Amino acid sequence: MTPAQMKDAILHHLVYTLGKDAAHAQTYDWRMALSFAVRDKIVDRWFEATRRTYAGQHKRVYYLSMEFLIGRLLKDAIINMRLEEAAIDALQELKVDYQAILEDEPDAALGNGGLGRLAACFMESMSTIGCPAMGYGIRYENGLFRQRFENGRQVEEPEDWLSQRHAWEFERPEVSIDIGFGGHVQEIGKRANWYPSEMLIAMGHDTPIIGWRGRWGNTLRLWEARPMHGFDLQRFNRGDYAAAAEPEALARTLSRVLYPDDTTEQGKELRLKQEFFFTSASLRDILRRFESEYDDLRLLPKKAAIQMNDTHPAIAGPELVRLLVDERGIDFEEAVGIARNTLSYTNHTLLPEALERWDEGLMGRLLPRHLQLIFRINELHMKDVGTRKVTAVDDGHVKMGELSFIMAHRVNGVSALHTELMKSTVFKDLHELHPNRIVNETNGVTPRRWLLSCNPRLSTLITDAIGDDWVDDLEQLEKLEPHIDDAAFLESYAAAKRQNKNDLANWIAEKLEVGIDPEAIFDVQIKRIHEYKRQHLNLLETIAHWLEIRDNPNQGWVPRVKIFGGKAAPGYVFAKEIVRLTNDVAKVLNSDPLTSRYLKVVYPPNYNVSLAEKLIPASDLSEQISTAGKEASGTGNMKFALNGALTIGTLDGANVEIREHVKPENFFLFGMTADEVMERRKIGGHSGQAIAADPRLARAIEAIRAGRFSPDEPGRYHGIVDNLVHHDYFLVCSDFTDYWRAQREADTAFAAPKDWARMAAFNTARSGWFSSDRTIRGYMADVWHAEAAPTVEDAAG
Ligand code: CRA
Repeated sequence: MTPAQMKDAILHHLVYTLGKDAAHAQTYDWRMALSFAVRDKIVDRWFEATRRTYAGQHKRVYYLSMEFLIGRLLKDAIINMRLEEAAIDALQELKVDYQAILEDEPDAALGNGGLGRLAACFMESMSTIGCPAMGYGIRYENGLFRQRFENGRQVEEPEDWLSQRHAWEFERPEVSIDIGFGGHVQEIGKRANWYPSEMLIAMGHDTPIIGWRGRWGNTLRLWEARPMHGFDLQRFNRGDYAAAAEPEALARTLSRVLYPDDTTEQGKELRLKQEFFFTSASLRDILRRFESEYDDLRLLPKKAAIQMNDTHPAIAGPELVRLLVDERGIDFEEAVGIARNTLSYTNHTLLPEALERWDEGLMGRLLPRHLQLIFRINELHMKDVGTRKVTAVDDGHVKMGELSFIMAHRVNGVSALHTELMKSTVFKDLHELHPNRIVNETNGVTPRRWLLSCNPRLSTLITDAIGDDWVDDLEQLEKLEPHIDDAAFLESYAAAKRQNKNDLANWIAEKLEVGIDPEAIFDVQIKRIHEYKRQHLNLLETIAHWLEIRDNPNQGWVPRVKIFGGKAAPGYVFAKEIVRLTNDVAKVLNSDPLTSRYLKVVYPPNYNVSLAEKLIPASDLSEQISTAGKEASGTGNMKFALNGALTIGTLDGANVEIREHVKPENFFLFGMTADEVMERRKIGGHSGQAIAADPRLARAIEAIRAGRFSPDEPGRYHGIVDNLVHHDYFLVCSDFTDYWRAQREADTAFAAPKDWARMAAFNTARSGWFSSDRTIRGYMADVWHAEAAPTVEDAAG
């Protein structure tokens, strides 16, 4: 596409789709016009991919996920379609600011954190590889809440990404599926009829996901809940307007909000309803498509692979069995076999509080037929394995992890360590009964968004050195290794980082009115706020460092900017105190004339995908400091390493594999191992001992306790202090001393800029394995048994 053609396309959509005259068009109008122009190009590719999937009778992958944290889509689409030059030139002629247009797009924040973002990276990778696939989820009207700070406290506001028209989706009223809840069951022989007492409709909205070079496109289908019957005209005519709108309001609640927590089980009826709503709609859509092509349901596992992303869609097991037995007359045991061979399950966490369990009473009320089938599935499994030792129903609860395991032919963890821990802890018994079922698929990230698009300076430098094959074969980055010994290359590498840091410093100055020194180490911790992720360990080290600088302000300290980003779940009190403490610490440190040249703390509100795209390319140090054994994988850790930030981290999740790849000498390791953590916990008074042994730690805790960061309310953080001193389940105190040591090593290393640049460049060169393309190929081979389809030729751009 030439710039002139692009310009015509934009103007055409401006006038005929948006009904705007160029003279009066606002940023929004231009953004929509550009989006539609790009979308037109995508649609041709997308249709072609769909045609090929049908024609070649390829196996399809269905990715069922409660979350898809896709963020902004315009730039992704432009880059993957290779339309960037055309777009920039066309807009320049139209005198419209390209960057401003990109920034105008709201983030589609349909996820909490890693799990949702992983699903988004997977969608992009499946399209790049040409794996015929479809993502299924919920079209939340309000995504993850928007975070604001008020006197340092987190305030949540509704996110309204849909308040403007969403350029990327196609409404599919013809794909409307009725979903039932409640009611009663009537058994007739081996089958049953379920008569739900409540019905609503799931309506599909399709977003095309285009792969790199536009060679393949898959669909993300998100379900919106709608009422079965519109509004009640009789009530309306009687003047009872609220009652007339009631059915609609009730139905809409189902796809209204995303639960803002990914680490605690939500024992809420609405949550279970959401889970069933999107799972059932997706399965019925899958079966409908399958039956339009094949007439033997025993072929289902050959033609469809259904992935359950965590246990949120775990009801897929019983629902698929129900659809096969009750609606298609297949024998129960055969149905279980078909379902199991089609389904697989990814576990994303071992945190006991996050493993979903549903009360039998609630399940029986909402999904009476499913509860019957769960009992039968459980009995059948116990009969098959010849033991009653493991069970999916226990103590009046349905355990969704066990149910998923039993109903899946493959179960996977998301990093090597996590997978081993699954085998030895939560799924120990099931693993012994089914030793081949658990496999590992270490997470990955898409290099298109997380390097090519977010870090153009580094991308250009890499392409100049080794060509652009790295974009879809990230392990090509190893070819950078010989260049690392070249002084000119290293200088350019450091210069690119430095310019990214300048940009970030300018942005922070403008948005937060805090001046930061681009020469300082940019030390970044961005992720959900959680005790196990230990933002408070980082804060304690910050405070201890500050106190030490104050003791001796003239001793050439290595300047540092500590950047935090992340949201606390609204009901998670401890996490919210951490948020407030971070802001209070920032306030005191940033205004301390003795130390602020050396140490600043910045906490931009509302951390999201777009902010990550700004922060990661400008980072020097990546904080991955969770208690070993708690972070299943992490994916932020991979994005940082790829963009040349050195990790300071524990042997947790994928940190272990990152360290192996980038080599131990280019990684700041500290802390206890997962085994040592379990041993340490057995020692009574472990935190007291650690505090007594480290005067720096004692002093930092005392500063918080004495109210140095909350002089107007000295007791504000006594909860945090009490937790650290007397409980400290996550072993912050026990790991502090070693963390401090690693931080000072980082200072020393940073003071030698050439060596630092070498280490950083080595991280980039060795991060190729962490591409989600590699992860997806792993799933295709080990879990889905699916092959890539022949892709379309490159989009010419
Ligand atoms: N919270 C894990 O904690 C992992 C992602 C994606 C998480 C992360 O370590 O990188 O999943 N777990 O695999 C989760 O959501 C329900 O469990 C996460 O994002």
